[in-house]
Amino acid sequence: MLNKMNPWKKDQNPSSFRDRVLQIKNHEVPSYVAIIMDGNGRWAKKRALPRVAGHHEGMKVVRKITKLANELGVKTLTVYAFSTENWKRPKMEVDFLMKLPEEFLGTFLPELIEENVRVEMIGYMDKLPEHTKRAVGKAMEDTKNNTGLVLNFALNYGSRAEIIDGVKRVMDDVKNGIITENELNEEVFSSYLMTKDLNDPDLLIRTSGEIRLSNFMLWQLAYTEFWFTDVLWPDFDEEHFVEAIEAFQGRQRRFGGV
Ligand code: V07
Repeated sequence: MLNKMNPWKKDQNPSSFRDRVLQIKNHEVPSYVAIIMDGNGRWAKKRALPRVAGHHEGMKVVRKITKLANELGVKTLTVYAFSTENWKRPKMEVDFLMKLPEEFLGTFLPELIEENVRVEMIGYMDKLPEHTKRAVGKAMEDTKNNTGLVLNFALNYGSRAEIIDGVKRVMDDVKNGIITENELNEEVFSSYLMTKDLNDPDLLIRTSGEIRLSNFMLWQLAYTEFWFTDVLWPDFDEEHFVEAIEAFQGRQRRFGGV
């Protein structure tokens, strides 16, 4: 326990973390990891700081984990940054959150480009403030030819709304003779979702001790391995991520078979 609180731990004992990274790379690395980054407000409250201080700290963790995921050979990382329900929060908090994409990209986009990361997003982009759309749109444009990790931000995303919109578009296409009812199957329906260009996540991580999905990728997570931790997102570090991947590698996936 004492060790966990010692910020010099990694430098005193550089081999153990690096060894675990090498071990991981010798086994099957989840190609797609999704994260529900919860606990930012609680992290701030514990320190008598405003909630937004937790969000800001959490933003830096996204950068840190992206770098490690890319290094481990993860191909896609989706992070739940803002849900369709989050608009109910106080206006000042929402305004702050909507500036985080710009701050994140203003600070980290050059490094992401350097690391060959491609920035993508899922969610209802049209409802975002103009300044947020501009920043995210530019990052997507600037990284569209990158071939490394896909860093996918779920921003103003909600899974039930996504599914209903998908159903409506299927009905439209049936009405217009583009597909027939018999042609609709799971694979075809997946192509009507915002995640049509992505596979399904292999591993879902949720921080801060809440054991629920909160309207995140309900369809896509059908066969995903779940890993929950009590660690608050701003405290989540490289060792926690390695721990989650190690847990994944210790599991036997069956996809409903035997
Ligand atoms: C947000 C920080 C992480 C913890 C969870 C909530 C707060 C990064 C972004 C972001 C989004 C799009 C993009 C680049 C960066 C972000 C929001 C909140 C709304 F293209 N972190 N982060 N967006 N938090």
